[in-house]
Amino acid sequence: MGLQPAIVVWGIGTVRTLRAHWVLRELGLEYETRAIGSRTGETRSAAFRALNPRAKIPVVEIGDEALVESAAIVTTLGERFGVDLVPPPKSRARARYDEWCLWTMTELDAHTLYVMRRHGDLAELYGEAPKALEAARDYFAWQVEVAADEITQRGPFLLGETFSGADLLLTTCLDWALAYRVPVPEALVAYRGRIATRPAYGAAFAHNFPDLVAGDGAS
Ligand SMILES: N[C@@H](CCC(=O)N[C@@H](CS)C(=O)NCC(=O)O)C(=O)O
Repeated sequence: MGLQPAIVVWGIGTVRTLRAHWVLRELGLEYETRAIGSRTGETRSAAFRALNPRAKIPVVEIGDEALVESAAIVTTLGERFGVDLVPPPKSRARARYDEWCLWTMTELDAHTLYVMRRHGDLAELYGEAPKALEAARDYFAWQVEVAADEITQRGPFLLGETFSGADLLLTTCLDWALAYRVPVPEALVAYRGRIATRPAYGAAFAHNFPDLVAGDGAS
């Protein structure tokens, strides 16, 4: 693409960074990667914190702008460069899109999967909390049933016929849950399997998780 602004993605190796690589590939945008990893100290450098004072990956530099927060990156890029990835502002479809994105990022990513990460893999840093781990697994299980019902009744995607950024976010959380051996309803395993055949997903996954075989999501 000749006219696109220079784009640089900072970060690889987590489901959050996968979202940035995946959306750019869905949009057919070319970009460079700065392959910094989480908890390597690389997010603490002055250069990186000038882009994201929160010291978190992913960051997408686009021209002289720095986009941060993986769900916001998906929506912003989809809106600017896509056709169907994000429904138009103020539409009913956009309200549903926002609902599914925020639900995925709060109820699945932050409240359950990241709790498992903090008190499971990263317990040395954040402390052992077996009750919190168990509660997070249970909470994920019943919350995710709502998405399974939606796909079963009105699928094949969260917004019906069209794949959107909300599906991208949900799929990354399903990858994460499956990597943690959290039970995922059959309808969502099939949904994730269909979406994982998208070329943009496969290419982004391989780029983001060079040490893993596609399908073995990690956080
Ligand atoms: N809500 C943020 C979370 C970003 C986040 O927590 N990133 C982690 C890696 S998954 C990170 O950069 N941690 C700091 C570090 O590793 O130094 C998003 O979705 O972008």
